[in-house]
Amino acid sequence: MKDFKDIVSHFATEGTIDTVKPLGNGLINDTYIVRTAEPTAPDYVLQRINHNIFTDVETLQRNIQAVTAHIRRKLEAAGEDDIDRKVLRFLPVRDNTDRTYYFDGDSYWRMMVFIPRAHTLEAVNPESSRFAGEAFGRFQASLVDIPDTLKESIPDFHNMEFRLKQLHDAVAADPVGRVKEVQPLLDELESRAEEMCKAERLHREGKLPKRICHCDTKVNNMMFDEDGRILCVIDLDTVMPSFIFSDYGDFLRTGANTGAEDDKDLNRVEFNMDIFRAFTEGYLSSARGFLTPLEIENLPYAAALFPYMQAVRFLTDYINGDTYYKIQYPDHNLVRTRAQFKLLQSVEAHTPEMREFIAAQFA
Ligand code: GN1
Ligand code: MG
Repeated sequence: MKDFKDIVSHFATEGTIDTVKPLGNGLINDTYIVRTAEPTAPDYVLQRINHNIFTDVETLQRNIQAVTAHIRRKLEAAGEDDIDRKVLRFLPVRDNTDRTYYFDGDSYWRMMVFIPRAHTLEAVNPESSRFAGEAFGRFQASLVDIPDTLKESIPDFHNMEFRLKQLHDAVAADPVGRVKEVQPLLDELESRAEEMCKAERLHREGKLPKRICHCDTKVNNMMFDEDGRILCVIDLDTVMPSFIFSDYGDFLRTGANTGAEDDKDLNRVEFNMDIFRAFTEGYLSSARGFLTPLEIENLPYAAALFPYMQAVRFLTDYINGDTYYKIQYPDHNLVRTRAQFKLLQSVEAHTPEMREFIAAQFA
């Protein structure tokens, strides 16, 4: 067991630390809730940053600081109340720098204020999806004029060409002999590769911009208040320049899936059009002011791109012998791949309907 009290003592907390317990179910970092003894002191979230994945913690935390500071300034300018529940606040370390992470010689740690009276959801309904769409659209909109230049905390994170290259490299190396078993899946993915790399091509042609995006808009990365309204988006590790497709597509990948991300029963996995419609309306309500016609036209492509990309990433990890994602059982990454592929097929079947719906929003 880590000496949590020692780690926490390096951060500018208030109050006395009472308990430290695991929190949430992220696949990457380790997260804990730190409760303080005094009712007047806030509780905190402590995280061990996965340093194998986020190799440049300095850039990571600088991005997060820039984004949260910019959003905070906007909330203040708008005269909002309760701002500590509407944007994350990271604690500086007690060394008179403005650093928000601590290295204990082994791991990197950070702390933020725990948002009270708030909860996350693992599944959404149309109403919460509309709020989510509006919240992620607002998140992107409020960062359109951020003065800081953000670097990619994980280079090429949502670059489909790069993700396919990683898959090809894994197949060529076949380090644990799993390629033969997954050949039919590989063929399915390969047949869609060119279409799915469309965003990178449009970007090279100068037609598609990168904007500051969240890049991990899973349903469970939003905090809801007691009334089911969204307070803020969390899990800002992957905030970086990307195509707006990242946030639109990754929400639908998780929110509009009628099954689980790793469902073993593929009959449960379908693309839910009610969620799609509600989320899209919410998203367009706050994002239509800055989106280009090409971005809007390609929203159905984004809905397909993310189950596809996630299938490619899970399958790559399976072939590599499960070195990236935390797994709960031996073929977990293969089960995840099949579920994402099934979701992709359902998205494909609904594409004409999605196009019509989006066109109608602008008629
Ligand atoms: C990871 O940290 P978490 O569990 O929210 C991953 C995302 C994947 C997701 C799949 C840094 O997100 O990109 O979409 O798992 N984050 C990173 O569930 O790779
Ligand atoms: Mg998360």
